[in-house]
Amino acid sequence: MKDAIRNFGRENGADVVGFAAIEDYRSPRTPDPCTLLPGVRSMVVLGYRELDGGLESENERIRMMSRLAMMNLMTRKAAPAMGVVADLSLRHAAVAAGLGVFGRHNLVIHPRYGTRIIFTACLTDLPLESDPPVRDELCNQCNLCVESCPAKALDEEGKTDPMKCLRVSQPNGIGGAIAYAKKFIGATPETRKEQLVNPRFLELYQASFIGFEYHCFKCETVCPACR
Ligand code: B12
Repeated sequence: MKDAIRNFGRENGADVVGFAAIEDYRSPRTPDPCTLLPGVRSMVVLGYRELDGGLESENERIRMMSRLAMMNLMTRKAAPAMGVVADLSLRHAAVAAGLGVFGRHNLVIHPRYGTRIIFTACLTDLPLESDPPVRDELCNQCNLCVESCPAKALDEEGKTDPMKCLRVSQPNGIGGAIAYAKKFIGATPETRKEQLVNPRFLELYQASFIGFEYHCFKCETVCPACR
């Protein structure tokens, strides 16, 4: 059964496929998976290697579109329920499914693809056993991720500061839109007119139909693990 699912995942664009019995998924801050799918017994976690050329491009639109293309490959996405905590933590799912270990940057490092991998997962009532966990310590604590983070979001070990990260990684997200709207509310009619033709407004307008736009990939790209 596992082989059939693994092959199906790979045929549909995943680079790696792992399995976790539901009792091995240990994510203290996210809900019990039974509240997501009654009778759930295991999860299939799919990993998609990111494109080096896209990630390393100097052009931020190329970096962003490269990620969006990867996300289109993924048939299911687990989205945050509210705020910055998801219904299902894909990092904890990937670790439970033997696809990697947490690094100093709080991202999951895969033994072959390093940090340049993103995940999705499928919950199922099939009684699948977990794949063997990765036992190697893949993070060498070089601290490059911490030092290179333009938002200083990784200074506290074991915790990403979401607000600091968001300002840099998703400047056109809801925070950016609210800040722009606040300026608009208090502005004079002349300034309002200027704000409507300002390139910043165009960026926010475009982002509103593209969806999640990622602008920073520093902690992924500087990580030397498994490269
Ligand atoms: C919301 C979200 C964010 C938010 C907030 C993140 C947060 N609070 O952790 C923001 C916008 C800041 C963010 C940023 C990024 N994200 Co994000 N994000 C998510 C999302 C949707 C939910 C995460 C979540 O619920 N976290 C909250 C709870 C569950 O986390 P937690 O239990 O508190 O665990 C935290 C710590 O305790 C620590 N931790 C927990 N256990 C352990 C164990 C050890 C040993 C260590 C060291 C640390 C550690 O790690 C977490 C970091 O705060 C997931 C997708 C998903 N559904 O899982 C993607 C996801 C985590 N993001 C991802 C990525 C790639 C990024 C970015 C690089 C942005 C980008 N360009 O894509 C940055 C990286 C920031 C970083 N270094 O942590 C990938 C990670 C892939 C990987 N290889 O690990 C995911 C899995 C998306 C995906 N589809 O693959 N993200």
